[in-house]
Order: sequence, then C-alpha cells, then structure tokens
Amino acid sequence: MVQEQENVFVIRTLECDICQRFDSLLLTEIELIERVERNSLQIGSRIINHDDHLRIVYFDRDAQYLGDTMSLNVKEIPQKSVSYNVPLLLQEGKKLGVLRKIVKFLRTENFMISIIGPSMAGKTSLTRFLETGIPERMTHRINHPPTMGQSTKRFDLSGNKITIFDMGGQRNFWSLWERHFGDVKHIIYMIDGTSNSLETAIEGLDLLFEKITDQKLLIIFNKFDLLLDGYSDGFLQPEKLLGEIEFPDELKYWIVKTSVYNGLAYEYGPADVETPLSEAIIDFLERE
Ligand SMILES: Nc1nc2c(ncn2[C@@H]2O[C@H](COP(=O)(O)OP(=O)(O)OP(=O)(O)O)[C@@H](O)[C@H]2O)c(=O)[nH]1
Ligand SMILES: [Mg+2]
Repeated sequence: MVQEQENVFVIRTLECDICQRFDSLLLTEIELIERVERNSLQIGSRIINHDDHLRIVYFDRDAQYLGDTMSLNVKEIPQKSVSYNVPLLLQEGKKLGVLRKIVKFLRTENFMISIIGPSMAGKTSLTRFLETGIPERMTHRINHPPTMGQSTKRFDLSGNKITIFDMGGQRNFWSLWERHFGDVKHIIYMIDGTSNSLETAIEGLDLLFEKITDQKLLIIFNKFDLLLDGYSDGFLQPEKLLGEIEFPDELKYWIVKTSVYNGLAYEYGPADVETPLSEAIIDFLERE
C-alpha cells in the first residue's frame, strides 16, 4: 500500500464508503511528520474533496493508512421521512385494513442511526454486517483497524434507507459521539459483553445520558458467541448494568445480547429464541 520515493510517501486508501473512489495522497516527509505531530494521538490527517462530501484520511508516522471519516451535509438527508413507491390510492390503505399492510410493505423509510460505545465492542463489524448481510464469521477478515473519528455508511436494509454513523470508541473520540445527535432518532450503544470493564461501559453511558434528548436507545451486549463457544468464562449481566446506573426517566430503551460474529440476537422477544440480527435491528427502528 505504501511506497517511499525520494522522501515522498504515497498513501493509497481503501474505497470511499460513499462514492467508491480510491485516493492516493502524496506527502513529503516533512509534511507527513508535521501533520502527525499536530495532535497528541500522533495521527495525521488530510482532507480530500469528493463531489458532494469531504473525505478525511488518517495515517500514522510510517505513512500507513489508518482509515477515514466522511463529512456529509446531514441536513440534506431526510429524517425518517416516508417516500411512497405506490399510487396515492394505496396510501389510503391506512384506512383500508388489508391495503395498509401492502403500503407498509412497499414504502421506504429513512433511518439515521448513531452507533457508539467503547472501542472493540463490534460497532464497525455490526455496520458491515447490516450493510452486507454476511456474518463476521464468514468474512474471514483479519484486519480490523479501529475507527478513527467516524465512518458513515448508507445502504438499503429490508426496503429501508439506512444511514449509520459508526463512531470511534477510543476514548479520544468520545467527544465526537454527540456530533449527530441532533439528526438521529436512534442510538445504538454497544458493549463487548465479554470485557471485564463494566466501569468503562457505565462511563460511556453516563456521557450519553448527559446528551441524549428524545432518541430511542438500543443497548447491545455483543460477542455472546464467545460465551456459548466456551472462549469466555463470563458475560456482563444486563441486570448488573441496570443496577449500577440511573436511566433518565423518559428514556425509551431496550437491551439485547448479540453475536455479530454469528449474525444473531439472543433472547430478543420470546426467551431462548435466536433472532436474525438484522430483524432485531429493524424491529428496534420500527418500535414506537
Ligand atoms: N467473537 C466475536 N468477535 C467480534 C464480534 N463482533 C466484533 N468482533 C471482533 O471484535 C473486534 C473489534 O471489532 P470492531 O467492529 O472493529 O470494533 P469497534 O467497536 O468498531 O471498535 P472501534 O472502532 O475502535 O470503536 C474485531 O476483531 C471483530 O472481529 C462478535 O460478535 N463476536
Ligand atoms: Mg469501529
């Protein structure tokens, strides 16, 4: 990916999430070091103009491409607006019983979701799974770079138009989590259920509760497969979390155990039933 020529570094990126473009950055050694040293993380960045958005590319001191952030004008994406692909007559189906179901089947809704939570919880893996429908265990991906800042994805899911703001979970990025709260109606807070750090999970939730307004919240305890397959001795108990933290009175929230690895949600709805993970997420989006 990276080659050095007379103190000029070429950084080639993966494809842009939005317009599938590939980019190459040319940086002199001086410029590279200057950009990396601008912040305490020792991560350099450079903005590239794409047609209707900006791409911010991140790299390290060795000119290694780390990832990128898309900057969209989110105001242009309608929030949960309903666009009908059916004649007006069928929209009247709301009053007409059977036709109502047809309308629901044919209409397209737009949902914007922020996925936040501590690092390594599986936020990017969940985003990829929802986009591709391929469970993590079947992708054989070995490279999981942490999300630098945020990554934006737009795709269709069961006839709905989805925009996901997949936020970086490393502590230095927590201050960015609220960036899209003015635009989203749904927040997913994701925790690695096999991690011992209930404190970190609670700290992140405390921060969220300071900023959340009227959004609906889904708290995901991920990596349940590690417990089922015997790789983990324990799994954080949602009840324990509930006992340790005070939820805002008006907050509408749900809790679910998942395995993005297997593409499943556990005990969501009737106890002991495994639900396809994308169905559980759609169900959350459609809950009143
Ligand atoms: N066993 C198991 N591993 C998972 C699961 N989901 C994600 N992982 C792994 O967890 C690691 C971190 O996944 P990411 O999706 O990159 O985590 P993230 O929350 O986006 O992390 P940041 O971007 O740093 O905030 C990767 O090695 C994934 O393969 C799961 O359900 N089960
Ligand atoms: Mg990530």
